[in-house]
Amino acid sequence: MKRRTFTSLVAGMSLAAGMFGTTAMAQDNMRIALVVKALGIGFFEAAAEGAEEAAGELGNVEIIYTGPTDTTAEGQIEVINSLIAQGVDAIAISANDPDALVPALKRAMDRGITVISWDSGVAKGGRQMHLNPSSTPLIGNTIIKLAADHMPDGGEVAILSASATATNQNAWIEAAKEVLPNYDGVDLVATVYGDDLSDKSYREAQGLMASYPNLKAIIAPTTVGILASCQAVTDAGKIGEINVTGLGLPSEMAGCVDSGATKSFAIWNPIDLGYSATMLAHAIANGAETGAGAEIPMGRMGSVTLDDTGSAAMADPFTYDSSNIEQFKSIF
Ligand code: RAM
Repeated sequence: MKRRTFTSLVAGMSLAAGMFGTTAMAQDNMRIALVVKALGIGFFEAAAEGAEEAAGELGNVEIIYTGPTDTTAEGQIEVINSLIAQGVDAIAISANDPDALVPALKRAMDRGITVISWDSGVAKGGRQMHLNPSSTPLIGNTIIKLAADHMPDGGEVAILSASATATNQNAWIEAAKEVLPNYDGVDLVATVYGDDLSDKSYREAQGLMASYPNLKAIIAPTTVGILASCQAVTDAGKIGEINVTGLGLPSEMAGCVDSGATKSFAIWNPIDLGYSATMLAHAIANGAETGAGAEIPMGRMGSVTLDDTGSAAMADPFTYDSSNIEQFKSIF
């Protein structure tokens, strides 16, 4: 509304129209902010590529790729407040905390901004919908199975996660713990947090190796954590002894698969995820319903139907190993 008023105000004034024409046109774009857990993470940069692809298809959509410098809720609240001040049309956020962002996001919605979460969710009251990358129980089972498949005699495994408040990793870890009894002899000895920072994740992986000399696998359900763990295991000379697995990007993990530090890992397509989130934010900002059972289109990815928590899932994870890593490492 604000934008239209501005446009019509300048429309009748030829001088002003000449001076502000470009601004008025730019303001007619729909501005969608893709807010990530933190800047500098390859997974989110790939998602941004998908967001730009969606914007290109839709036309008149501007993507504002933004996030804090570290994976904290406080940092994201500052980002959200600044986006409210800028009057963006939509915020699509991967949350560092399910609850802490709710008041700021409610303020955004009160001002007419469309809010969705994707990747890592916000509690129901703080967003209009949430897009999971895949089914949470499926991801939970996948990360344990990836480790168990290479442990015929069972043994100790540890989880190296992202931040302790990350909605997505916490849900996957909970789902993994539920199916753990199905994997005979696989013993989860610790869960530690590297905050999606390479150096902290590396030190946490070193700590695990020091505390658990019989460790057989590190399971990192984070692209930052799995790469840092692979480096720590490699530097400790423990390739062949400890298998590093979890969720990673083929482009970042190719060396780890080549060296044998990682036998296999999984992920969904992050480009598709950013594309889908953008399509959904755009559809909702244009009036698409978001109640339980609502079906919302997302371009070349088809559509999703919301469940009674206002959530939906995109696609299944895919497993990468030495047989296919070459094919995918240049894509994401
Ligand atoms: C990291 C982030 C992201 C997660 C992936 C698997 O990039 O924690 O939220 O989905 O890993």
